[in-house]
Amino acid sequence: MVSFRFPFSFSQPPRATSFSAFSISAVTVGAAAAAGAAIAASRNPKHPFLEWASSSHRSSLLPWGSITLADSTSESVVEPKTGFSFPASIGDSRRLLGVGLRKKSLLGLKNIDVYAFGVYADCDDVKKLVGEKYANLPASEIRGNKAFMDDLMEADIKMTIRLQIVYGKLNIRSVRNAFQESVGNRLNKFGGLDNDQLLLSFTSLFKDEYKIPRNSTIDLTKEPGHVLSVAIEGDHVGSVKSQLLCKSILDLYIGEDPFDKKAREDFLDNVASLAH
Ligand code: DAO
Ligand code: DAO
Repeated sequence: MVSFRFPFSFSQPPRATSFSAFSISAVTVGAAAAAGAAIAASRNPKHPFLEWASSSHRSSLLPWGSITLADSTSESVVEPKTGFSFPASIGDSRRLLGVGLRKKSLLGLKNIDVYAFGVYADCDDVKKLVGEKYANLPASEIRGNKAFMDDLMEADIKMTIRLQIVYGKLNIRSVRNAFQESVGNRLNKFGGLDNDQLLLSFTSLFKDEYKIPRNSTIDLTKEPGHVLSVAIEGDHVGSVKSQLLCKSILDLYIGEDPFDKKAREDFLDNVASLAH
């Protein structure tokens, strides 16, 4: 059975379930997921996770607690510096593998917390990649293996970076500028210098009239076929098909010089345990 380790805090659903965040008994993943889903579904048949995610609930600090696929239907993970909480899974099989914080320095004077983020990857896609290319590599060597990490960012693996806005004064112009700097830098690193059109095809999705106040959720999802799609508060705002753009965005979070080193470390631990 797969066990993810999260060195950060969990928030518990408001009503206790039979699952404990510390240790979950060894049951088969399918049965446990079904049991979790059944409990959730009985509370809100339409959106089992949303109900828990949106209700005010008690958070508990569980350093190095472990979460398993079994309880991933009902758990969320709290980014410790901001208190923002992320569901342990989204969609059918995308699991949360790390959470972190994107900061930005303003004129070198002060650092602002811009958004908290969660990195999700499709377990089945990751396992398929491992089976096809890394089956002989022991878990200890897969963690942080350069070729494996490059493959993770380049292969056709469904991933989502969920952003939750912390900074309450973001406007679209500053998002576009920051994006041109951070993503532009990665496009140049991986793709050479002539990326203006690609950058523009993405930034032109950000319309001036969009509002992204504190607490807004933005999902950057890599769909099959290297399509990067953006949703604000669950509403799709546009997509761009580009393997280079997908890789450049992922590199900001799980590449060698990430926004939050801790988030990357957690991602590496969890992806390695997922792989084996
Ligand atoms: O108010 O001038 C200002 C500072 C804004 C900093 C913006 C950083 C934006 C980072 C990208 C956010 C993506 C949602
Ligand atoms: O933090 O520098 C960064 C990269 C941010 C990437 C996300 C930008 C997508 C924001 C879409 C906002 C649409 C209004």
